Amino acid sequence: MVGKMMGRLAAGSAALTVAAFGLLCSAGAWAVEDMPGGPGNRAWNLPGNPVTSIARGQQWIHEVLLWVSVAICVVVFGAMFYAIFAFRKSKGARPADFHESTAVEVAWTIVPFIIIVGLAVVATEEVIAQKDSSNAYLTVKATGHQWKWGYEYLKGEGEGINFLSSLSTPQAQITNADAKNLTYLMEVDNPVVVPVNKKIRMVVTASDVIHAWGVPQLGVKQDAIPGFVRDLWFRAERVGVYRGQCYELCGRNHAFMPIVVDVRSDADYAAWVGEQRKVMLAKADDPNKEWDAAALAARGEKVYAANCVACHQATGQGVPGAFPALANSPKVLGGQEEQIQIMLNGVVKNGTPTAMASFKQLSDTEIAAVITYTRNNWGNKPGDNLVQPKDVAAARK
Ligand code: HEC
Ligand SMILES: [Cu+2]
Repeated sequence: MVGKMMGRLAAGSAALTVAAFGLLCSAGAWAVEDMPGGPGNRAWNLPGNPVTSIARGQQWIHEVLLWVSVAICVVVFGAMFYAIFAFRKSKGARPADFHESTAVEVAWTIVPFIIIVGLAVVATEEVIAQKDSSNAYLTVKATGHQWKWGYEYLKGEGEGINFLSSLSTPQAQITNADAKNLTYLMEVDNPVVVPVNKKIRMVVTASDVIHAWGVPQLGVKQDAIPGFVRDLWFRAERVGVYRGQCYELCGRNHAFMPIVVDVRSDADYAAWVGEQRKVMLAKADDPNKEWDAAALAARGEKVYAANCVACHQATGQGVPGAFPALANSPKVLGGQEEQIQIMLNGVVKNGTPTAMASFKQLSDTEIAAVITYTRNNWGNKPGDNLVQPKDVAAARK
């Protein structure tokens, strides 16, 4: 009776194992069709085609660990099932009744110890390499927002570029009105663009709740935590588009804030930087905008604080003998054309430039704003106290 039960148990668990494995396989087979990145992705494994040394290292460790575990399972379960089958009670097996075996105890201590230390050594090497984000060619900040990513190029070629990156999958695919494409929910309007074969450092943070920035093929993943800055790095060895998503449950649209990294050749990257610069300039300030006096003066206060206070002082009194006061200055109270000329060309006396240098690198809007500010502050109040960006643009020609 008991023997029969044991036999059923063994057969049952074997059947269950086979069934579970079959299920896993079929899930994998289904996943291969839909996985982003297209062909080359293996069904039952991490996404294929790692493109950084770190990602390759991770896959290698993953594979070694998997096969070590498989070997252990085969040995342990093999011995167990063999014992259950070969020494079953119905065949009249009698249990041995020995106690304590030094050899066995030493073996089952030493062997796992060696296996674990061996795995720890390779894993530690990999973790240390992952953490070394020094000497990056380019530093990009990624900020998680509910539910999109913001990118800012902080340091390196492209410095100053910044944009938001949002899901671009059409609503019709989400509601099943249209068929879903291969990059369903893994596509964005503005991908992060980086050059190939260059060390890229990402600093990762968040503005509201915890998100996580990661791309499997680059071998990176990092929690994005409000109030903290963490970093990671990668050096993509192949031009291509690599996809990831937010890896920390962050609210209703967690599944709708993917990450796309577009790795380009040096020339293509430089071209993109040029394009991006133009886009930034274009959206910075509309040079044809008509401002009201209050808004322009408020903007001008910032321009003044950043460019003029060192000499003319916050009080507008300047420094006697070195820098003239702008308060009650006849130049500031005079016609605005002359003041625009001072800003564009600086003040040159007898052919020698004075400390008042040209500020023509400022935009038309900034120049109009700072002039308006000086003409409406410290008691100054000339008749035509409002200068528009188009007045500056006209004077530049
Ligand atoms: C490095 C010091 C320095 C900075 C910075 C500077 N200025 Fe001047 N500025 C001068 C000096 C010196 C003069 C006098 C030139 C001369 O006539 O010899 C002057 C003259 C002027 C005048 C003419 C005033 C007068 O009564 O002669 C105006 C207007 C003016 N600056 C505006 C600005 C504004 C606006 C900024 C910021 C965008 C600025 N300056 C930044 C040094 C500076
Ligand atoms: Cu998120």
